Amino acid sequence: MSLSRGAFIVFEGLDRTGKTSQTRRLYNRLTEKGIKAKLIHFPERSSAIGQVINAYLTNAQDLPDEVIHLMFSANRWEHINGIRQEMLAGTTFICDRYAYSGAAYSVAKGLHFDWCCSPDRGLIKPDAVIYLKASSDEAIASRGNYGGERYEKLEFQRKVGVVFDQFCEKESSYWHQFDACQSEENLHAEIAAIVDEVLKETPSQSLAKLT
Ligand code: FDM
Repeated sequence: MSLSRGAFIVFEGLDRTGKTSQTRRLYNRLTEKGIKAKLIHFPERSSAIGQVINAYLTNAQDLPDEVIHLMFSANRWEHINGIRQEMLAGTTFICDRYAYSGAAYSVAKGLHFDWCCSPDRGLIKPDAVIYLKASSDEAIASRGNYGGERYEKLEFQRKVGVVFDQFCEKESSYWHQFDACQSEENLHAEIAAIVDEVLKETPSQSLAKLT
């Protein structure tokens, strides 16, 4: 008898919209229910590629926009086979940022949308994208530690947000938008309700690829 596969749940949104707290809450909820789950976060900064990305984000190193874009994608590719294997063996992955961040941040810098999407084609397609959208970006910018890394500037974040909104509209069959400015508790409850529905469907669906 074949094991039913785990799901791939991606969280996307601008910096400081609460993705990290919400991914943790969801992880705790699933594991408490006895669902085998793992949390991952891109960029995954511990690999050799991840360390270059970290140096870039903390302004210790400069790289051409195209080069850092390809490194973010390579960072996903270096982990994807391991993720696929574990998913097929039944683990659900909760992923903090994915290929949509890859495209959104680079398009906001002026790179071409199709060019940006192309290196990620063939990666696992998420079963659901949980999009945390701030109704007030000033409220988000006032959250602690904002501005520490390269991209944490309000003007730039607004451009990134436009690209996320476009994805959300175009990929509406599996993107779910939530108001990031509500209480952590409410937000978690809303996300949990959607994820419960998604988890009912995924075991019977085969894994798809990003196109
Ligand atoms: N980021 C993240 C990108 O520009 N491209 C990508 O492919 C990914 C995954 O890296 F500003 C940006 C988004 C963010 C920064 O992300 C670091 P975290 O979530 O703060 O670590």
